[in-house]
Amino acid sequence: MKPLKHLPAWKALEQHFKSMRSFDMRAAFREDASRFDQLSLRCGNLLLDYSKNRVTTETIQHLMQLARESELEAMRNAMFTGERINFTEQRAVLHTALRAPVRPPLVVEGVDVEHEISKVLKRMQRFVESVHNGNWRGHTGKPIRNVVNIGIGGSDLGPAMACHALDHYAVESVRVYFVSNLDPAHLAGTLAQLDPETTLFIVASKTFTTLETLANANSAKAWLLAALRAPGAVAQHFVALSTNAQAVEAFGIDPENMFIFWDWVGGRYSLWSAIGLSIALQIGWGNFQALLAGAHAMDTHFREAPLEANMPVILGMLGIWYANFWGTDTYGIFPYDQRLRLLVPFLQQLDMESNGKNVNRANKRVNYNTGPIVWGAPGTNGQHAFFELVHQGTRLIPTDFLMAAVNPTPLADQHEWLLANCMAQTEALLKGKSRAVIEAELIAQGMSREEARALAPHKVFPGNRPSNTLLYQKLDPHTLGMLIALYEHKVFVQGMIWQINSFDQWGVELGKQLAPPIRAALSSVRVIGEHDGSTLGLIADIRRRRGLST
Ligand code: G6Q
Repeated sequence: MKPLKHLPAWKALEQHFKSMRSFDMRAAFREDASRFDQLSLRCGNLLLDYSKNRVTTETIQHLMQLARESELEAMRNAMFTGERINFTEQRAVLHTALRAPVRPPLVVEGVDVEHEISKVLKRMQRFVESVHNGNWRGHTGKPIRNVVNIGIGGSDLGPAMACHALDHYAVESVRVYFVSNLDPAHLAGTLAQLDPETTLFIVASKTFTTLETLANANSAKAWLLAALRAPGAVAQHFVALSTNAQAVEAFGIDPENMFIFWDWVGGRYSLWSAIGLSIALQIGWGNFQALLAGAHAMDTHFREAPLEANMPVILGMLGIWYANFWGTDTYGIFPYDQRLRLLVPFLQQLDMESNGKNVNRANKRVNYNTGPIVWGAPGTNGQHAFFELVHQGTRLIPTDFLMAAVNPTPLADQHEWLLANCMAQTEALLKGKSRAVIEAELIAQGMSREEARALAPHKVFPGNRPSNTLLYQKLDPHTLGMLIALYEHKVFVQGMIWQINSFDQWGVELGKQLAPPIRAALSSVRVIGEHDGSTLGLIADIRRRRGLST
């Protein structure tokens, strides 16, 4: 593998960047009436407008050449065909197989993938339908009305995001809640609203060893048993989603009530697996199928469309252009769609846990920036908060704006304003507002020339700031599936260019190892273990507050 910076396309991009430093998008739009047509593309009902970027068609050609020289196409095929591209854990990466309606025969690590997936999907369907039609009952014979998904990270963020996004597809009979935080307030606040007789807990944990999830599951079990006073009640009120049958059984959940998935499904890519059970319970089996089908449509596009017309490739390579040539550190995501309010936390995990790496496939430290800091919030709220920095701050921030052409609520007028605001922001970022125009406006409003000259610089919008716009018809399960898969593949593209492993997450381990001795030090007779001065100071302060020796 040739180091990234030695690739001819990288060098060509460095040269090209020099000529692009003073590129002005406003002039480019003026000079080329076809810019939008050339720099936008469609996939199903999704439109990606990437014309408001500091790129020309030549930039795109260079970026695609970089993708080719990075062997992106071969890596993509390796993922889809089950090669062990997660090379630090020796695992295949096959979340795409979970959403394929027809799966080619594939045996991975001795498992007949097609057969196993179909088997679990059928069990999930039967279970979801039996909860919805009232056949599955709680211990006292009442039907299930509330479902609590207990999980964290990948076993929480994806399902929670999808359930919020598709709230308008929710079945009437069941309400789904999510509990993730170790902070007891999260579980206690949720349980306070629920009736144990009609509540089902889903314990979602790939490893079934995660501290937060097991703590919450144990507390939920205690709450249920205290109310129903029958140890056997666990069978009707707890199901598990996991790869670890032994630990599930040890916890007291009947393996009959366990839905499995496999090592080759990464946590942050797991909403398509049994981890999606809460989604199916919320929106019904047919809609869950539509979500999978949407993701599969994007998979097909990603596999088959030429690089130049490939949405995840274009989005990914634009991110490379900004992060590695323009030196941007962050990346803002602004869904003008309140239902997508959990998309940003979901994408933060997807992107930052996947590409927040500094060692490449040759086991060497990389000498370029990898994954960006992902942040954002739904519009229009963000406009009244942090958009100031996006418009007038000193940093260049690439952004994605998302909006639905149609909104399912009857409040059409409000939706019209929402769309107008979304486009007004990207237009303002592009066009900016010059000092001369502002001065003239102030003088016309009655200000003296001197006053106008003093105030105008503060009101200048530099403009020429980039944005992508993703426009979709409406937020339905199929479209949401497409959107999530689009970002998954975008993150994949970038990971391959940066030559890193997007599918492990060793970075989350160290804190887990350090927590037990710190916990012990908080209440033991004397402080044990080696800690730094700051941690010792904090432990001592907590101990003092508890009247313990320090
Ligand atoms: C995701 C990560 C991480 C994981 C959680 C929960 O890719 O691996 O967020 O999902 O730590 O893990 P369990 O599902 O094993 O409880």
